[in-house]
Amino acid sequence: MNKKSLREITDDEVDAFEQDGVMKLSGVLDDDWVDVLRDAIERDIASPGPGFHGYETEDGKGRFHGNFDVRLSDEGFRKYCEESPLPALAARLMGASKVNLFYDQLFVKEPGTNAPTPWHNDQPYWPVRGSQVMSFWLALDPVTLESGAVEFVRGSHRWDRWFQPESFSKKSAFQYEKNPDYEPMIDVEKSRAEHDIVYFDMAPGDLLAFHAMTLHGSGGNTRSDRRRRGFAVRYTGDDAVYDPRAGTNPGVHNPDLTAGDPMDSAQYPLVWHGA
Ligand SMILES: O=C(O)CCC(=O)C(=O)O
Repeated sequence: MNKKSLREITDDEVDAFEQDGVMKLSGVLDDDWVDVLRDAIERDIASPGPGFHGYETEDGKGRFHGNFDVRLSDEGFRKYCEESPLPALAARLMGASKVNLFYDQLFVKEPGTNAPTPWHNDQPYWPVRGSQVMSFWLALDPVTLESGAVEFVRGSHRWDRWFQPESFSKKSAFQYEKNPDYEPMIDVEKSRAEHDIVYFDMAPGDLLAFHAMTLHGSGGNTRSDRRRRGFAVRYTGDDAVYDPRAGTNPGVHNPDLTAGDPMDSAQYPLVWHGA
């Protein structure tokens, strides 16, 4: 498995990431990573770790397996988060001289799973302040709109609009605390024509790189013959500090840090720094 990207990221790609807040990156990981993660996903589904939060589907059919921090219970996931090309790629795209691993998250929509991921931006959910905050979402299957490709509102990371977090599942008992500085989520589905919405057909091993303020969501997996396995890893850069404000997800809080602290900690380890 490669530790160094199979190719250099060009300045044009860095500029596109900065402008659009999302991009597809192909040709940076070797195929072994896909095999390692597919195996790890099967282990997690068979015996989910403590972060497991299967989401309800709208019609009760199919299965949407979600899990947090799976790297803590499986060496395959851990290696990918810490020792793959991802930390250095995050540094390159964010222009960071150091990178902390924030957390990881698994999203598996089995064939025929009518469970959309509602539109949202991530950073309002996260106890992190700063502009160098991003995710990589890895496709472990061919992904198209029909199988639940993640869609993005291009450029929305530059709106500086903080939308109130809501639970992904309508049936969830958990309610996010209201933050008076946040605004209610806009109805992107009803106003699609007003937005520059993009998605990417993906092959296994392709990555989406997206900023934590970029609006995104996905449909269900309407394919009957294909899974949609996605694995997301979140990273922060130099300007990120801990900020457990109201409305953030307690599941990713860090009891060792206080507001304003740099991210460096056992829970958010430093995974890359400049030479
Ligand atoms: O995989 C999905 O449907 C959603 C992914 C997502 O929201 C994320 O990675 O932040």
